[in-house]
Amino acid sequence: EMGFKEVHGPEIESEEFNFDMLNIKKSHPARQMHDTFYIENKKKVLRTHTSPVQIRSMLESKPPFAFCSAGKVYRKDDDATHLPMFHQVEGIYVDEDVNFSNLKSLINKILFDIFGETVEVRFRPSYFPFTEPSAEVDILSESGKWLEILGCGIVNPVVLNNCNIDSNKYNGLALGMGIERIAMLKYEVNDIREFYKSNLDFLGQFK
Ligand code: 2NL
Repeated sequence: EMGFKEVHGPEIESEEFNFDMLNIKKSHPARQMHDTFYIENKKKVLRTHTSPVQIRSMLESKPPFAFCSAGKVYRKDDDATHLPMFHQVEGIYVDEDVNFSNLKSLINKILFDIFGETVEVRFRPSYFPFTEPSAEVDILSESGKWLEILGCGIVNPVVLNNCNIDSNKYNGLALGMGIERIAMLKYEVNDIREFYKSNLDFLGQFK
């Protein structure tokens, strides 16, 4: 609806596209064996986010562009709020004069569409290697608690330069969210594993 082009990419990735191009340093904890699934004698990884899909798309395009990617991602996690495989959706928009107000209005629109226009939204400063500045976004739940719903920021100029985009001329905004997490908040599900148990009593509640 807002002109983001849907893009796709492989689930088996190189460390270069999954980490290096995104300014995630060799020493970053996300790279460790207990957080990332390494395969093929450590030469490849199961992508830990859909960002490498955005990187591949940026390398093939000249700005202005807006991409959206959605798909399976993999991390060595397994408890009531984390799964070793979950789904992420990400958006990135690169143009001249893109700024944080554009990012805020885009995210407000997305969250109003999902949760209704009365939802309370809060931006909190955060850190990601691939965005600067970065923020996490919370929504106010019925019970009065702020719940984290997505991460976002202004694309780090280092990442634009890695993709052969002139960071003196262009800026970008980006956001990423876990789809199961959104569904948990929207439908008040407190164990993410319910989505994959094939329990018809649970699944039957969804239209
Ligand atoms: C989260 C946060 C985020 C991005 C994803 C991104 C992609 C490129 C460049 C810069 Cl190629 N940023 N994506 C940015 C901020 C946050 O995801 O918590 N996801 C589940």
